Order: sequence, then C-alpha cells, then structure tokens
Amino acid sequence: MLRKLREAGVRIVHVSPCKDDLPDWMEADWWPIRPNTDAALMLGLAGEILRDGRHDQDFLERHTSGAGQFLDYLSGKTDGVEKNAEWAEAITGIPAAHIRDLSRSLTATRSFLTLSWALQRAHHGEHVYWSALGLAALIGQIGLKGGGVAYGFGSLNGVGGPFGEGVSPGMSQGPKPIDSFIPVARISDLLLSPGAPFTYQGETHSYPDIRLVYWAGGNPYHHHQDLNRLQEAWQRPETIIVQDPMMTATARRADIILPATTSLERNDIAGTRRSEHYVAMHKVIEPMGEARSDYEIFSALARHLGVEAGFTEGRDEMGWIRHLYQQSADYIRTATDTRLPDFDDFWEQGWVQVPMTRDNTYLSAFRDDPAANPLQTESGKIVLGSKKLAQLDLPGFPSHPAWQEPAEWLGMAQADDMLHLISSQPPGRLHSQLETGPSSLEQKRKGREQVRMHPADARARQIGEGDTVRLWNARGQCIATAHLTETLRQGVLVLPVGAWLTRDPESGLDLSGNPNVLTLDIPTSAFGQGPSAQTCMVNVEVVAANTRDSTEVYQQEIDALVRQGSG
Ligand SMILES: Nc1nc2c(c(=O)[nH]1)N[C@H]1C(S)=C(S)[C@@H](COP(=O)(O)OP(=O)(O)OC[C@H]3O[C@@H](n4cnc5c(=O)[nH]c(N)nc54)[C@H](O)[C@@H]3O)O[C@H]1N2
Ligand SMILES: Nc1nc2c(c(=O)[nH]1)N[C@H]1C(S)=C(S)[C@@H](COP(=O)(O)OP(=O)(O)OC[C@H]3O[C@@H](n4cnc5c(=O)[nH]c(N)nc54)[C@H](O)[C@@H]3O)O[C@H]1N2
Ligand SMILES: [Mo]
Repeated sequence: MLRKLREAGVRIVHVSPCKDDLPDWMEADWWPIRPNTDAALMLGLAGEILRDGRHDQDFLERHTSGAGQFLDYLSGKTDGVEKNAEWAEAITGIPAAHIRDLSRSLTATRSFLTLSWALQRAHHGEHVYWSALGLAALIGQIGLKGGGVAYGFGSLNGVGGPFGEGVSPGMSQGPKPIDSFIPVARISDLLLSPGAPFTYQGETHSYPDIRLVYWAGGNPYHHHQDLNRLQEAWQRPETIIVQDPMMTATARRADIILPATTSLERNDIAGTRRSEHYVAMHKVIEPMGEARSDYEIFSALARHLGVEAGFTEGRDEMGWIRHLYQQSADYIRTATDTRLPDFDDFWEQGWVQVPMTRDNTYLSAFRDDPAANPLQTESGKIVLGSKKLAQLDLPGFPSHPAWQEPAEWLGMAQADDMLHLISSQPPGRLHSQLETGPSSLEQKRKGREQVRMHPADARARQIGEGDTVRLWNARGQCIATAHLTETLRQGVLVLPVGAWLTRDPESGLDLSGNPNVLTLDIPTSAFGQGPSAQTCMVNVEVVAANTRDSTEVYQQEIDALVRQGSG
C-alpha cells in the first residue's frame, strides 16, 4: 500500500522524532517533532485554517456538536492565545512557515491524517487523538475516500484494510459474578492502595483489596511503567500465580508457576475480523516437560472447583475447535450465503478463505446521512465540545481538543540536559515474547538492548558507537548498548520495550535494557486512565567499568529458583 501511495505521487509528511518509521524510498518530508507535542501541531494547523476562513462550516454544522467551544479555543477567545503556526512552532520545534504551508495544502487537496497508537500512550494522550479529529473535522473530508483521519495504520496488519464478514472464532467468556474492575494501567495503584477511589470515564470506583493475583498471557514486568514501583506493589498480595510458557521476569516473581504450552504444543484455531483466513493451528510437538495447554489447566481447576461441566460444556480441545469453526461457518452462511468447507477439509487443508468487505470508506454512511446513521457519542455526531465533560469538569481534561503540557518533555523548565526517552515496539519480537530467541537476540548487542541516540547528543556526553551506557532518572536505571544515528531528532533516545528485566543483585541496575524501569506510572488522564509510557525524561552516560552480563545473571536467578523449588 505504501508503494502504491509513492507511485501515485502523493505528498507524505512524516511527523515523528524517528525518521526510520518510514522507509527512505517513500521520500517523505520528515518533520522531526518534539515528542508529546503533536496536539499543538494539529491545533496550530487547525487555527491557521480557521483564521483564513478555509474551514468547512457546513460539515461542522451537520456532523459535529460543540464546535463553538473548539473554535473559540482555536481563535483565542477562550484563553487569549491564538492557536496559530507561530504558537505551534514554539511548542513543537517545527518551523511556522512549514506549518502554515501544510495547513493550506490540507484544505486545497484531498488529505488524510493518520496517527500511530504510540501517540496516546503519553500524558494527555487522549487529546492528541481528539485534536487530530478536530483538525479533520475543520478540513471537512471525513467520510470521503482517501480523506479524514485514522488511527493505528501500519503497526497491525489489517487496520484500515478489508474486514472479514465472519465472527472471530472464540469461546464465550461467561457471566462475570463481580462488578469491580480496574483499567489495566492502574495495577500498581490497585495493589498499593486498596479501597482508594479512582475515576474512569466520568465515574468514581474504588480499588478492591486484592489478596491473590493470577496472571495468564501477559508479562507486567515488561509492559508496566515504573517497574520499581510495581516491585513494591507486588509484595502486597499473599499469593501470585503466573501461567506462561516462558520463564519471564514475571514468572520469576511468582509463588506458583503453571507452565503453559506454546501454540506449537497444542491444536488451536486462529482468525480475526481483520484477517482473510481462518487458520488450522496444528500441534507440531508434544508438550515439553510438565507444560499443559491453558485449556487443560483451566479445565483441571474447574474440576477441583466442582464446575467442570459448566466450563468445558463437555468438549475437549478438538471438540472446541470443531465447534468454534462450525459457529463461524454457520454465521458466514447466514450473513453472506457463502458456504465454508466442512471442518475435516478445513483441518486437512490448514486454512480457509473468509469472505471480505473490500471496499469500505470509514464513516461514509454517517457523512451521507448523519441522522439515519448516528455515531455512538453523546450527540450522535463528532463531538468537538463535550457537554458531559464540561459537566464533569475534570482537572487536566478540557471538554474540547486542547494542548496541555505533559508532566515531562523537552520543553519543561527543569529539563537540564536530560533527553526524552521513547520506548517503541521491538522490531525483532512481539513485546517480550520469545525474548531469548534468535530473532530477538539479533537486535541486541553485547547481550543487551540497543538505545538509539543522535550523534550530537552522544558527542556532548563522550559516548561512542557501541559503548555501554547507563540510562537513569529518579525512578530507576538500566544499561544498554549505544547506537548512534542521524535518523533521530536531537534530544531523543529510543529504547525498544520487551527485555526481560534482570537486576544486578548488588547495584539493582537493570542489565537487560528494559525502558520500563525509567517510565512514568501516571495515568494519561483521570478520564481514560491509560499508560503514559512515552512521557519520560532520562539522563545517559558512558559506563566505564565492566558490567555483568545480563544472560549470566538471569541464568543464576533461574538456577536459584530451581534449587529453592527442589529443596
Ligand atoms: N515487531 C513488532 N510489531 C508490533 C508489536 C511488537 O511488539 N513488535 N506490537 C504490536 C502492538 S500490541 C501495538 S499496540 C502496535 C503499536 O504500534 P505503534 O504505536 O505504531 O508502535 P510504536 O513503536 O509504539 O510507535 C511508533 C512510532 O511512534 C513514534 N512516536 C513516539 N512518540 C511520538 C510522539 O510523541 N510524536 C510522534 N509524532 N511520534 C511519536 C516513534 O517514532 C515510534 O517509532 O504495534 C504492533 N506491532
Ligand atoms: N514503555 C512502554 N511500555 C509498553 C508499551 C510501550 O510502547 N512502551 N507498549 C504497551 C503495549 S501497546 C502492549 S500491547 C503491552 C504488551 O504487554 P504484554 O501483553 O504483557 O506483553 P507480551 O510480551 O506479549 O506478554 C505476553 C505473555 O504471554 C505469554 N504467552 C504466549 N503465548 C501464551 C499462551 O498460549 N498461554 C499463556 N498462558 N501465555 C502465553 C508470553 O510468553 C508472554 O510472557 O506492552 C505495553 N507496554
Ligand atoms: Mo499494544
């Protein structure tokens, strides 16, 4: 798809601290923005469009609610500050002339905004996405082919592509007998502050008093922010059970480990609404050691609890796969009149093609007739000024798209010579999975993760290519191998996520290069309660003395656990 864009001669403006988010052959204009300031850029673009009177008034009237609030903010009527190109330059570091020029192109031609998910994984991240929606609404091309705004393109194959007519094969989750829940990014708060109140999407709830944690299919000692704070919180529950195929940093911190099989050690079925196929996932090898499939583990637990029949519904592994396939095939037959092959043929062939909706223009029905096709929002329209949020009046959550300073960024007064740390998805693995496998190891150097930095930042700190460096701030410290590159904005470091936390027993230094010992564990906002991983300032320096090898320390830890277990 990128190649087609390139061949069609479409102008691409790539706004990112990292040039290599796009391949060079795209010949994009690279705008190396200061991290966490994208809302200001989009509001500056919108302000320019408004001042020139180039906004689509008709679209705003028919398809949005509360636009008055937003326009008053852009013009400066609300706070006396006009949101224009100069205002945006001061915050983002992008020259005002470029911003003004782009604002003209955006309305002069068919234009399309797309934002990666990383942008909302930051303090006030909701307002970045909302600002893009506000800008797109002023341009007025939402619901037209090749126009408007979209999120998450590129990172997951399928977003924005054709979607399947079927249902994803999946087991029913059954009724949940308790009504308490937490936003996942609040796990440390939950464990540290039982009974404390928290707000979520405008309602107040309280943290339950958790005494047992059962974690299956996730690795918080990779994914969560401020791992030293998590470590403190982790001491509170009486029992921690981890169910995982890998001896992850989380598994090493469990009271009970239930070794699960990988997908290669069991039969399974795969399919999502974004994929063109249902896939028969054949077992390749017998389970290693004492590993059992998740289904077997949960079935055995259900048996002990006296609810086996309710859980298994009388089906074994293959019984479920057959049943789920049949459910999807029946659904597709009713919805589209297409007949999928019988299960046995599917299983033998290994996959089937699912009928797809190929030509879909997002929000086109809403554009054509907003009354007949209302959105699931407070007004049924695109909300640019929210009545609900105005009533809630949450601190730090304006009721229209707005720029607010993040807790940590390059523009902050106390930045000193700290750098902004971006922790992006690792190219060689999925998050922390198979961290010790060849594709993951290939991306490492000297047995640890590589931190990318600009040569000028490196020079100023006497750091050379391949040097071992220490990254630290008030929350924690880790080491990584420096890789110097001009494809980064100056002042920015990039360290991928996913390394299995390995602490030096003496110094507490993380030897693996896990950025989450440094990141900030505050919510994006009191409304959304998402993670603020990309809002993080750090120091960096060369490590003079030899540091211990992370794989060696890791192995020692596992050996000690095994001794404990057998002793
Ligand atoms: N290989 C691989 N692919 C994956 C994953 C993986 O682990 N490995 N994980 C999958 C998952 S679960 C997800 S959620 C997606 C995530 O997909 P994305 O959110 O797209 O991925 P990230 O790598 O977090 O961020 C993408 C880029 O955003 C840029 N960025 C960071 N901060 C800012 C900022 O403040 N402003 C601007 N303009 N740009 C910024 C960085 O240059 C970064 O490279 O990826 C999916 N794909
Ligand atoms: N600093 C920072 N932190 C981030 C991000 C960031 O951009 N920056 N990105 C965030 C994002 S978008 C995401 S999605 C999260 C990802 O965070 P997680 O989802 O916690 O990461 P994974 O490494 O995918 O964890 C999956 C675990 O499941 C195990 N597993 C695999 N297959 C099976 C199975 O069949 N059964 C069982 N029981 N276990 C299995 C794997 O071994 C692994 O330990 O990280 C988040 N954390
Ligand atoms: Mo994700």
